[in-house]
Amino acid sequence: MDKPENPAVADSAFLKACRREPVPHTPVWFMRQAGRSLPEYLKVREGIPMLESCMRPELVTEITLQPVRRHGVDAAIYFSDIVVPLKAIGLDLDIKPGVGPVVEQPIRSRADLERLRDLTPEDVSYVTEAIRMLTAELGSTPLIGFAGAPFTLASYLVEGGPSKNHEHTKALMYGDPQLWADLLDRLADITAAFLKVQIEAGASAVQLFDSWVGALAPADYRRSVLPASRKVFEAVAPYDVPRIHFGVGTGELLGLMGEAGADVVGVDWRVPLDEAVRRVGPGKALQGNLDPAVLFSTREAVESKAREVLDAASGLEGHIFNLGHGVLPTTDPGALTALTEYVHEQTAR
Ligand code: 1CP
Repeated sequence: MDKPENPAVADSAFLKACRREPVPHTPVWFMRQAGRSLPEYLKVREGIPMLESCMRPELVTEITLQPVRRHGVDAAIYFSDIVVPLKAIGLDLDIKPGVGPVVEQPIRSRADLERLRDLTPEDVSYVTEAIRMLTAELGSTPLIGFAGAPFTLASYLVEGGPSKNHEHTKALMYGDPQLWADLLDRLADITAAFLKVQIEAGASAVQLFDSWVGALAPADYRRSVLPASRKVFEAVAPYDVPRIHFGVGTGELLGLMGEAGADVVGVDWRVPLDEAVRRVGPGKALQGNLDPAVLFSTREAVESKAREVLDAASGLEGHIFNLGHGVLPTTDPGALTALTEYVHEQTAR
């Protein structure tokens, strides 16, 4: 599918690495790079609830640009949240400060499923508007769109909020496999529609966050999750933008997450990248994987741990430097800027 593309964006180190082409330096971006670690973010967000801030295009544009300006990272990630498309189809949910997404009436029965209607571009017109504004401002820096994967979205909907053990989610998955499959299939359609809106508006890559799927064993992933995640990736395949897939604690699932249809597999800090590439197999780039907690240590320690990541990535065809999960809220932003510079300088070719 053709869309107007800025040639400087197509030639960026980030998109080259996604395509496993030679790069001028290893590209860097950080999951959750916008947000609570930045004082300029806290300032513009003051008094505006999280979900409301996601619906204001000027604010979204400013917040998305903040980490690009400050750290000189190689990609921007659209400022939003994984539950935004669910709010947009009318579910009664909120993002509670210090808690996360909370759903008033959890989805646990066949009747509850009826509340999940399809997402249309009109439901999220503020996303289209914000991405058009953003791509105009970003110049040669690519913009990553994102969505939550069906399993991780289902976990919030079924539990009613953040969960450590996902007990209601697993109870449904094992106890009523048909309802579970139908729920994930619906979420796959909503997610695919949401990613398409972002790509049509100008996102150059997309990341599907399956943050909590590491709670599953491989056989359960293959049976109960992979078909829905594959449906999402297949739906956006015709756009030919790189598709990144990431989850936490997914060392045992890396091969299957690649099989679901990703071009780039995100890896957390528990598996070194030279081992991750064996698990993922050929033909895919890797993204990761510095432990975000390392940033609380000394500069020497950060550089030595970053060096380990780069060494483990030295044999890869495509590597995008990132953390193994999101930036922790109390991270010193200066440590992120210094880390970006370090990776650029160490990998300059
Ligand atoms: O990098 C950026 O630009 C930040 C944008 C962003 C992203 C990529 C936000 C803003 N949320 C997300 C994705 C997201 N949201 C994920 C996937 C990434 C990950 O694993 O970290 C998940 C699981 C959520 C759900 C969520 N939303 C949580 C986690 C709750 C839990 O289960 O532990 C929380 C705390 C939120 C709220 C939220 N989303 C984003 C921000 C800045 C906040 C904090 C709330 C606020 O500032 O009021």
